[in-house]
Amino acid sequence: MNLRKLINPKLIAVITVIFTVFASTSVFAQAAADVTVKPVDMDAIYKSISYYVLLFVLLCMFVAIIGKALKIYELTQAVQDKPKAINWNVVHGVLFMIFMVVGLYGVYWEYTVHGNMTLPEAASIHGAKIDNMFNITLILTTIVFILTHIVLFGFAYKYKNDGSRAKAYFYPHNNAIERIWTIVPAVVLTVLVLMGFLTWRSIFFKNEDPNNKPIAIEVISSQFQWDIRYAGADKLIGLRNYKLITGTNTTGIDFKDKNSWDDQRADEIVLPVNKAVRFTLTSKDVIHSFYMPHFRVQMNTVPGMISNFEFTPTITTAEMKTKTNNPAFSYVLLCAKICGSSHYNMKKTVRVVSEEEYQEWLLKQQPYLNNDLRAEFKLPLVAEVAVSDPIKKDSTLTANQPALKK
Ligand SMILES: [Cu+2]
Repeated sequence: MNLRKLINPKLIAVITVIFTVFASTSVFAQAAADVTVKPVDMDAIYKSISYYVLLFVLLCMFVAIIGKALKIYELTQAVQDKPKAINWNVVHGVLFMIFMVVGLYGVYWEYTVHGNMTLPEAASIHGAKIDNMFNITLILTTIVFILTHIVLFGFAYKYKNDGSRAKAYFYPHNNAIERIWTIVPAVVLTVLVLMGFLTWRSIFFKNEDPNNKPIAIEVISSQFQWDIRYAGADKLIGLRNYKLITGTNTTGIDFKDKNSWDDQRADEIVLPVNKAVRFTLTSKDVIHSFYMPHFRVQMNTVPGMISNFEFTPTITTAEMKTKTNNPAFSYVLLCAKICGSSHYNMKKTVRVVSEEEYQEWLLKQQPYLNNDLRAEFKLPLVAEVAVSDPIKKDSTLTANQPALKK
């Protein structure tokens, strides 16, 4: 066999590519081993950054070497007066198609894999409406996304210059198409915006029924905790004033206001199912954000400003445990503002229970107004009772009777 025939430019190109792949892989493997084995005096973050930078540089070099090898191959073809072996327009057209198929599969994967990691069904009346809106928007944008991308990549493939046409077709204007792609999105967006506006209004503007007042709870944020105050029997939260904040009166409740006398302190948020609850939100120091994802509730708490959020929970914690098939499930209150170094600590359990369980829990909560505060506000003192004894504690409520006679 003629050796000259055997060692042709094609073979050289193939050998170069194989050698490059082998060399790059071994260099890469060595570099990776160096990063993991050698103790480097740098943070893990820097390590991972340099690792990926190195990986990127190697990848670029790999692509550049393949490019050069192909270029040499093409030049040798030209020198030998042979026809062009690679039509790059066809290669690009095919790459566009591959990119589209892989990309659309990626979208499918994202929807199914990460889609399953999203929040469970909304546990409030308004939450269902918000989810509905999100779903409609997601369905519409997904349809538009898929269609436009099929057209985009499909055109790049179909109309690639494969040598069959000498000149591209010039198509500057079409009024009918312009009308369609202006009017259809305008109508769809108007419907979506109106839907959002009406939903927002139904959440924030409610007609108060004086005979069926929502449960009133005040939540005050501070670095890094939530102070929770239930309104007590009168369903009215007493006034607050930041000037009254002291070591004993940490949130500055104004006990000259009789509405404050029966207000109760709570460590967790417990809500009865299917009963409207109105949160009064404010902050002591910086802006925090009152965020209860399972109820689709989020509102900033701003120092010097009072905001309200009223909603009705519809699923108890026990029911949600069954629905999510997760015995450890619990609703949470989080802070959704990066408010400082211990921001991550601002988590509280929220429990949604039956009406009876709620009343039972409420009886066990202590009133804010203790004897220290009574002394501070020059109110008559009452006999102190152990917290742990519910029967005696009930008598504390009786002792608080002057507070209820407003
Ligand atoms: Cu916070």
